[in-house]
Amino acid sequence: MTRIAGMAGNRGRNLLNIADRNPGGAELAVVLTNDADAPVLEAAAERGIPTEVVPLEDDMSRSEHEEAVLEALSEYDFELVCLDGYMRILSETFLSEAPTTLNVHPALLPAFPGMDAWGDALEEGVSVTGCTVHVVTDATDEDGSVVEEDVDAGPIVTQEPIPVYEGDDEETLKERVLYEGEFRAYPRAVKWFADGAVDVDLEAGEVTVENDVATVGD
Ligand code: 3YE
Repeated sequence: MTRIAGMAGNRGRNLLNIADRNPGGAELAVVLTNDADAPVLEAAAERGIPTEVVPLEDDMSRSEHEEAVLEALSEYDFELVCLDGYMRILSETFLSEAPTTLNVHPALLPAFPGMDAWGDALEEGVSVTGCTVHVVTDATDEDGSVVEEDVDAGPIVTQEPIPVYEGDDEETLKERVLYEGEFRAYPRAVKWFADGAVDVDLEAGEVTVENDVATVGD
């Protein structure tokens, strides 16, 4: 059985959806946030999922914070990390110690990386956007500064297209991308990992999914 460490920023709706659906039998071992007020904490606790809060203290470096996150997670067994609205760029400090770490981004990468994927899609006037589940790869340089073009740039596991309708605003688009896109794509990616159907080759920057599994829908 695949156990997941979920890292969320706010409501963690993707993590809760995964917890409720157990794709491929996968289970949430723990939900971690940096924010003691994040609503996901109560929702996870209601489901009997342990929670951890690792605040970002003022004087903490990126590495120090990541060490604290690793320390909090060290009490749990997990084979996969799933980010869901986790608003931190991760460095090698975390990524070299953690198992494969996934993130879901609300656009069809490489289109519209960054913080406002919905607004960017609306501004560009595209008729289709979507979401992408990708492997999180290092996006910092040696002195810990963020390398913007390396964020949201890891190898792609799966994507889901979502139409943009006339009259959409960021809110309506965000909800459609979440409920119709992310709610399908993220559990699907987790199921493929749980099934042992995914091979991640970070050196080659590639994710390979067994064909017969990859073609099965939700
Ligand atoms: N880390 C790496 N690669 C990725 N994290 C996420 C995706 C992803 C990743 O592809 N290595 C906004 C976060 C961006 C930001 O700039 N955060 C600042 C701090 C802001 C704060 O704490 O107030 C920072 O320095 O981390 C997940 C999505 C990250 C979104």
